[in-house]
Amino acid sequence: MLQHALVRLPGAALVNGIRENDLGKVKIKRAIQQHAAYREALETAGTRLDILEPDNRFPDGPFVEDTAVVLGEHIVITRPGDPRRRGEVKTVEKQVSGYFESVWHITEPGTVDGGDVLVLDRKMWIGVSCRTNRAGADQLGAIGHRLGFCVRLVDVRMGLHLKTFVGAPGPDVIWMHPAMADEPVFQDVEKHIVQPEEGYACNCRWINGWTIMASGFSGLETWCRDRGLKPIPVPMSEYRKLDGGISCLSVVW
Ligand code: CIR
Repeated sequence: MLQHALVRLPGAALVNGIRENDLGKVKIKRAIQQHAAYREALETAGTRLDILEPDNRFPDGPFVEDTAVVLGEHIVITRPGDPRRRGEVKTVEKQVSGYFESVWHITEPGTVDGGDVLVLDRKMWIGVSCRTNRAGADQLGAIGHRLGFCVRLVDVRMGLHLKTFVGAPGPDVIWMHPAMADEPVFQDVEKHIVQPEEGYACNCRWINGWTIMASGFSGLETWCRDRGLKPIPVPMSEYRKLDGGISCLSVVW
C-alpha cells in the first residue's frame, strides 16, 4: 500500500515556469485550484500528504517528481537536467529522507529528471532525454540494479521526458503514446496504445487501485472502469501549459 505523497504548492512564480511551446498564459488562480483538486485525489487514493511551501526562487517547484525517484524503501535524489531546477532538490531531500532506508544521489556530470523514470513492480525504465543524460541514467541504473530492479534504458528522441509518452494506470499495464509503440524495451509488459489525441493522458499515476489521470479523456476513463480500475480525473490545463503531466506533481511511496 502506498501511504505517502510529497507535493509542493504552486507559488506566484509558476507563471514563469520553463516551457517548450506557448500554449497560453498560465492562470495562477486556476493552477492553485487544480493543485487542490490534485491533492484531494491523492488523499482519496489513500496517501497522507507531505506539503512543501511554494518557493518562488524555483518557478517549476511544484513538479516535484523530477527531484526524486522512489525505489521501494529507498530514494534517489536527482540532479535535474535544467540547471534552473537544481536548487529544488534541497528542500525535497530534507522533507522526505527520514522516510527511507537509504538515500542516494545523482552526481555530476550525471543529470536525471524523475519524469524520465517509470517504475512498475521490480522493473524500471530510464529515459535518456533532453533532461536525463547517459551518465545520469547509468548512475541511476546502477543504483536500481543494486537494489534488485530490472533496469532498461530508453532513448527519448522527442518531447520532454519518457513519461510524456508512457504511464502506468494500473499495477501491471502501461498506457503508451503511438510514437513509442515500436520501442523494444517495453515488449514484456502489457500495454495499451492510446489514440494520438489521448496522448497527453498517457501520463497518469496509479495509487492503491485508483488511477489519477488528466480530465477530458473519457475513452481512457472508460478503459479504466472496464478493467476494474477507479479513475480520478483531475483538470491539468495550467500545468500542461508548462509541459507538466499528472505524475510530475507528486512523489509517492
Ligand atoms: C520543466 O520544464 O522542467 C517543467 N516546466 C515541467 C516539468 C514536468 N515534469 C514532469 O512531467 N515530470
